[in-house]
Amino acid sequence: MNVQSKIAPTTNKKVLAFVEEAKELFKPDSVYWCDGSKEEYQAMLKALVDGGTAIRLNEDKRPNSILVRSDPKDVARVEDQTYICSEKKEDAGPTNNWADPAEMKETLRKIYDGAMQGRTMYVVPYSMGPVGSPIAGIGVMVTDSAYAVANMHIMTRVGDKVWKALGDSEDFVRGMHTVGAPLTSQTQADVPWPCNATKYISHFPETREIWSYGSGYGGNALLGKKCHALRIASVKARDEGWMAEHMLILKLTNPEGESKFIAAAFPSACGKTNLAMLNPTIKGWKAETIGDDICWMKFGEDGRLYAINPETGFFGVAPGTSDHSNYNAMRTLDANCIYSNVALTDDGDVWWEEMTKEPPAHTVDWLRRSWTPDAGRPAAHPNSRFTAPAGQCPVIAPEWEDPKGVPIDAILFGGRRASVVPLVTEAEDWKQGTFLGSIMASEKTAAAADAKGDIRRDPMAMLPFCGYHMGDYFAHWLKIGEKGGDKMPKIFYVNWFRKSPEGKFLWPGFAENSRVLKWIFERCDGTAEAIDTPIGKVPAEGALDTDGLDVGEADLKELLRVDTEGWKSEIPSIKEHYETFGDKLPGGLKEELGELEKRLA
Ligand code: TSX
Ligand code: MN
Repeated sequence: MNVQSKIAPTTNKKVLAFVEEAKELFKPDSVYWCDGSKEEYQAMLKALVDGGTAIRLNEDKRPNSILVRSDPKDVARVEDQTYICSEKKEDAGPTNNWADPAEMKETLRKIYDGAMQGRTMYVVPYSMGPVGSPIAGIGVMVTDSAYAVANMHIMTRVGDKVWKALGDSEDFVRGMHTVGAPLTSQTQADVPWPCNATKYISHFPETREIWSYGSGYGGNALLGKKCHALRIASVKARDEGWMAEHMLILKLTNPEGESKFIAAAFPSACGKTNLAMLNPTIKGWKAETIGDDICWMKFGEDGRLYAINPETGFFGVAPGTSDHSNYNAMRTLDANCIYSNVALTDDGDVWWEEMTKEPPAHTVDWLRRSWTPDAGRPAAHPNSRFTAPAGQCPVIAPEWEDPKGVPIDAILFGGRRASVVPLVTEAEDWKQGTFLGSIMASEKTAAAADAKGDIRRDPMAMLPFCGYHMGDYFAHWLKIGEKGGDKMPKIFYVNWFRKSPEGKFLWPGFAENSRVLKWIFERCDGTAEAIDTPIGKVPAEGALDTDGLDVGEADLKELLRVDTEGWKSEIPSIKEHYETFGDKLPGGLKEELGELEKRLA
């Protein structure tokens, strides 16, 4: 990299001390303070291309876009090596790896020592959320990865404006990231994707620090996303009385021009990004995107919850994304994107499984090998990604960068369930909604899912992303609900994946989910009919708009049926799940479980 060290663009003493500490530890050849400019982004792309990490895609097909192939051993988040280093082990809880903060720092200081020799240390000031928004938060990240810097440019707001917003404040998250591959001699050639077999993704929630080592990929390296905006932010949110959630945000507008804002949490492989960008099939209704992954909510002066998308890009799973599953994502990907571990076509474009009805006759796969459709292996890695600027989404909502956020009307929880869970259920109140979120579950693998597939519970889709004890997290949800009272969003549980006994999906899903969103919208207004069931309210007969929908009466009935026996037989699994959290499980949730049991009996 041929960029010059620059003079520090901030006088913030904490920042200067942090960068100095990082410099002494990592011993980089040079330090570069990122300014967030377009020129800087282009310089990062050039460095990646010149260094053999990336190739430029065909300028006519994918303008200003690159393809990066990672080391095959560095392709996903490493949950085994992800740590919450709180002073007390109890504060990390039973579902996080815990390490003593002092011991973890000692371990990491040893491998951090000299880890950036021969490399540039980039200092990246970024804001999660509109710069200066009362809901936003600032981070300062040091990294030796130009790939990480380029991705941070797309995913967050990087630049000198962040130093201005930060001023002398100490309220910023400190992130240290190295790929752990120093170039120790002048003659040592770099590899296309430097990384280390040893990996640590360590969080110090009490001091708002992230120390990441050994990986250059995704959530391991783009510290603004899961590390900051979820793990650290969830702790900050608990301390300060707000919410940092793993949710998409969408705006739904009815034919009369009235809008509502919906946040939704799903575990992986449920099509969260697809829902965030859906094109409704029902006449006159419009859906627009605010965000596809993370949602920060704070109380406004009117007592309602206001949400921002802290990100500025989509870091989405490529395979499965197509004009059918997500037309708006495909258009977002037309230009100015970073592709990671997808296949390269012979005409210099990208391809991944299911992108087109017919696969290309030949590609170079993500492992740089020649690939044909009969290869018997995928051309793109299953966790291959696009990094795309959110502003390019054709249905991005005009409010998506509003610093005051958008008022949330409804929160959706969902999972992939072949049986038991109806298409949509409305919780009676916030407390029951929190209960439904706390037991949400998905079948273990999409491919192996059958009518009674093994399920994995992933409360609020936060299990891998909560920076503290999940029992305390549930308590925080209940506390926020008490604070917000009747101004809180309504909570719904949805399931697009219910199957017939023959294993056929009963619901067409995708754009047709707009019919469910319409019912939810009208429930918020109090205009749609619902009937009470032991698990909550479901649409009354005729309340779900099925105009022009090709689903039979019997299938519709089955989709909305509350399977009392199925729910009863699930109670032991819920109890077992709840035992995980020991005496940190709030009494309020035990009450909900008890009441559900009574209603089912
Ligand atoms: O993303 C999905 N959504 C949400 C869309 C807004 N997927 C893709 C899988 C998750 C990554 C879905 N798959 C959805 C869905 O609502 N539903 C299904 C299941 C399904 C798959 C294929 C069909 C129908 C349902 N095919 C036909 O009906 C022809
Ligand atoms: Mn996510």
